[in-house]
Amino acid sequence: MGSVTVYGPPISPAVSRVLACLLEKDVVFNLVNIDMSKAQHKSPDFLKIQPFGQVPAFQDEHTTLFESRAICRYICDKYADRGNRSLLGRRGGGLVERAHVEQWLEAEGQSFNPPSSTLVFQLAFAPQMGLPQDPAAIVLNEGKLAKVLDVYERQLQESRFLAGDEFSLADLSHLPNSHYIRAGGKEELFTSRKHVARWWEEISMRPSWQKCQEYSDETRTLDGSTLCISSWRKLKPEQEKHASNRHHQRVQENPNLLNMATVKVFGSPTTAELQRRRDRCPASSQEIEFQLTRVDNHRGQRRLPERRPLFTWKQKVYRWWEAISSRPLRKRVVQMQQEPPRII
Ligand SMILES: N[C@@H](CCC(=O)N[C@@H](CS)C(=O)NCC(=O)O)C(=O)O
Repeated sequence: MGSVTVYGPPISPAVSRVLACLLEKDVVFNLVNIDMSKAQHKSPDFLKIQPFGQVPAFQDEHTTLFESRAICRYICDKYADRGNRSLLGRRGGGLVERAHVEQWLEAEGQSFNPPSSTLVFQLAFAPQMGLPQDPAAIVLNEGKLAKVLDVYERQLQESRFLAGDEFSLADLSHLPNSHYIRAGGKEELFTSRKHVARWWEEISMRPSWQKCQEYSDETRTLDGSTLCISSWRKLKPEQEKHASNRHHQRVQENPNLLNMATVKVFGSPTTAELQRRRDRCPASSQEIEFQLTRVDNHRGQRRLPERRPLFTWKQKVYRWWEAISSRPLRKRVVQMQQEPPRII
């Protein structure tokens, strides 16, 4: 048993990003499943290692980390001499090579991830959880992702991988969401772009990613139970119906599950929006009433008192903001923003 532990179900895109990185680096690890249907990711113990209540969390001896991309960077630096040594740029590649990897890793997090993670939820997880899809969200985010992939197409015309001619952490980081989007029936986003298609074929065939799929298959479910079939693949209609029925049955047994699912889907909708969604929802009205109640409870718990300022109502946040905003450099920047531009 290694000293490295990853907490979370491998079916989660963020968890599988970390697993793929560990496998590339040949680092031995333990995988501890977190049962999200029982809201284990919101339990006091888990919040000690992941204060946002999300998976994955990561431990390496006495170091505890969260945020999948930060964890991957740590793994690459800490285990620089193991497995694939060029995930952050080749040794001797220097500052610029690493900066290129960081640049495309940021592009993944900032440009690719927002539309793609919405698509992952809509295309892959919502049907598995028996929740209605939001066609408008799918169309909108497909369009956004297409624009991002147009940029990738131009880059991949110039180089074999995103940050140059070596496979890097930047490429690896795209694997989980791309996998689910393709499995959800939107392969064309990739296949219609010659260089993106070639790139996907190459990166998805890596043994580390293939092994990751096996982990997901072995775990079978998102939460260690029957909610989601792991390593999501397009289901046959009768399987879909079964998954949906199981979800509704489980929801009645475990209200936490519903709370979790509705928060993801509904966010903080207006009453009119809830009404609209209820009308579209195929489940029995009794169940949906229950769902609405849970959402409202959830909103009630989280709502801040009216007009409470974001930065000044928490003492420690306020102290932190005062400390960083009073730095001389910040004052200078604010001053520059107010001055008319200088022609040099
Ligand atoms: N930026 C985070 C995102 C983590 C994340 O969104 N995790 C999802 C599963 S893939 C989760 O825990 N969702 C439950 C929740 O947000 O309550 C990372 O990369 O680690």
